[in-house]
Amino acid sequence: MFKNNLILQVWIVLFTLLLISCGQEPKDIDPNAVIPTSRQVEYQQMEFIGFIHFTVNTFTDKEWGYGDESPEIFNPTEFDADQWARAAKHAGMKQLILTAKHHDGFCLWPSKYTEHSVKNSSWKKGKGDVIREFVDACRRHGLKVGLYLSPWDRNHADYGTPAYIEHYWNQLKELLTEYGDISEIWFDGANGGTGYYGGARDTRHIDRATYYRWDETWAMIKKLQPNALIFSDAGPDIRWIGNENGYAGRTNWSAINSETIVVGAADPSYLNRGDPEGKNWVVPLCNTSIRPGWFYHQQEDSRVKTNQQLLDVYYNSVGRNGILLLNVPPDRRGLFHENDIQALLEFRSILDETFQINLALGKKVSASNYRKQHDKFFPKNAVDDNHDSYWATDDHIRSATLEIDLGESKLFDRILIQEPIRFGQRISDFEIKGLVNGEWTQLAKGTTIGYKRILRLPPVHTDKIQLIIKESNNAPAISNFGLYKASPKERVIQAVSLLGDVLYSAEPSEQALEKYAAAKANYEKEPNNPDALIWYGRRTAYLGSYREAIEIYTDGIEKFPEDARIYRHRGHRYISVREFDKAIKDFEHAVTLIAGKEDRIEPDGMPNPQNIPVSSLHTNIWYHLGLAYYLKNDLENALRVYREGIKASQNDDMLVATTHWLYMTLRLLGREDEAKKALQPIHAQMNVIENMAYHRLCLFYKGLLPLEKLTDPEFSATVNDAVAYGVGNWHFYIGDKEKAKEIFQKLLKRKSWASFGYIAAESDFARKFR
Ligand code: FUL
Repeated sequence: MFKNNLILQVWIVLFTLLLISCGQEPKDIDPNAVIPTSRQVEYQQMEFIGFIHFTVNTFTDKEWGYGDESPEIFNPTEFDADQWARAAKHAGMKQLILTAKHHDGFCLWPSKYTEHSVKNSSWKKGKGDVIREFVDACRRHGLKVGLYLSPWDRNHADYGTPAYIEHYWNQLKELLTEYGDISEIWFDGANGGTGYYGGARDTRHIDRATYYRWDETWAMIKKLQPNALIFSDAGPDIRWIGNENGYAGRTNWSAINSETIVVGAADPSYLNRGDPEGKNWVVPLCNTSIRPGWFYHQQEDSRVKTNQQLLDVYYNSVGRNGILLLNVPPDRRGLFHENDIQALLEFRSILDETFQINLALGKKVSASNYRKQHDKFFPKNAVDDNHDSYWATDDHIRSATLEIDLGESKLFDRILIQEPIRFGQRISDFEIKGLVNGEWTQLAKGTTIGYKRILRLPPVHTDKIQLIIKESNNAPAISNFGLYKASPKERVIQAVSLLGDVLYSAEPSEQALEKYAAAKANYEKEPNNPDALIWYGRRTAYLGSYREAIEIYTDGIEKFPEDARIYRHRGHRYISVREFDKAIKDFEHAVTLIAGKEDRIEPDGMPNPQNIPVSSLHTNIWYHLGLAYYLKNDLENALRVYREGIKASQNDDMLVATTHWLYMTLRLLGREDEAKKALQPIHAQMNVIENMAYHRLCLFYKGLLPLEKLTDPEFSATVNDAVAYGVGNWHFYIGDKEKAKEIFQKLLKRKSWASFGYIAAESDFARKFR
């Protein structure tokens, strides 16, 4: 029987090989109804491009010029467009877009149609042309050229009337006919309002839907520069991602229905995720600036995005099917500032290091199906690092699995997946599994892929990995699948502090990693058990991965929308990452969910030595909600909530903890009598097993313990922070502000930035002492 089978199999293989060798190469997979143009594909492949904001604002220190600036003030002292192009090239950018004219109306080229331009500036005695030097420099360095021409012109007398449109077209024509190939024209959405308007100094509003006659404008561009792509918030070729942080949606379809959208008035959240039913392919572009402003301001020299922040933007743009358009504004010399160049080059070198070795390259691959069993569609095409070749399934297939055998155990923490988008965007749900300790374990999951999706995950060891495509709108196809180990120079940003510092989590301990792995495996076994989800979230947070924990809880809320505990835990992590409003929303919602319900004890993530959990769901909700209000300095609400917390407290541990915050709130509100009254239930002989530090603080407030007795070498970092904050704050409300400042400053030098004492000191410091 077995032998016959073998013979039969050999025959089938031989027969197939014969067919393949005689047959012609099969045609490609059928494209979707909505596909990109070849120019759009090329555009997307650039991945990273640069933006240059430069005009009179650079010299007036403004972001939006009024339009009455004297052209004379434009006078860069060491102007060098070549320096921009060189830096861009070294940073890996493939194109630069320059603000030929921003809202102030000042033209960087000597336009025939206005006096408000470089021709009347002091720069090069009015003989210079920034656009000319810019396009020449770009071409010298192999960079494509894009131009930004603000539709809104706060200088022009005719703005708001039909005559201005003729003027605008004339300027556009100059740019499109006198400077060689232009790859992209950028139309800003900010339109209308106050301005100089030739001396009228009034307010002009336009009808976004009709005023600019966009259809005619687009047609003119395509006629003069058939290869140019047009950007506006709503396309037609390239669309805005809906925010200025450069973050694409986790789900990001390249298509939208652009025809129904008014340029300059698109819904940002729609643009952020695209539309699976979209009829127009409009490439998502993620723009952001390397500094807080779009134009150069000297006081921002110390606020240039760090290499880590740039990496984060990259993962959230290019890693989510977008193009990254990063603005680097030249300074008054007309040069990119040294700090900006340094951050750019560091970013590039770290990125190159991370993506240098694809651990999946050329490895053994198999798939649940491949199209017509032909080598043109072999699974191995997914691991050849070649975007042209691809693995695809038979036409009728909508879900499929690709399995890669790495041959030996490898460590990685980045997964890169690409679809051959020239056939459309197909996949809408996928999962990655790895064989960990003999079990297939979920490592990551996602929705859309598109041109490129990069997933960051905690480092994992495995020798076998699966890409499971669960849903696709056509036969799925993958052009690239890569596994990488991030450069040790990469760290995940968890938050930006209220003082503007970037906060990263420390390396987790082995023990924390083990517990995390166990919690995760358990959740995978029991995906419908909310307790398993909560523990998975909690263990993730104990690694310092607060962002990831928030995502886990967000998934959990979708599954278990009535479970107050998940809101409570997510709220806690929103506090950790300084998103207090979101925390308040979660806790307030949790309050409505527990109304009229019985309280329950909450298990401890980091148990006390007696291993007796002291907090309950209700008290924790009140406690953390009060804290979120307190951190926002909304003391009235904090007070209301802490009073509820006291009512709900069922043991001395919760009582001392809540009393401490209640007392501070009342003192900050200047209600000393009530503060004193709040301390009435506090005495030395209480049954406190965990919150000893809060107990001591309360005794101190009551005058029953001296200041020196508050600290204890046994206290953990978190507890020490709480004590330091309590003491600093006490100095503050008794009137010794200098001492308070000193204590807060010292506390803020510690590394424990997620402790509540630390966050409270940070919030006070930002408000009171900065
Ligand atoms: C916005 C403009 O108002 C800003 O000044 C900047 O040019 C940015 C890229 O687009 O809408």
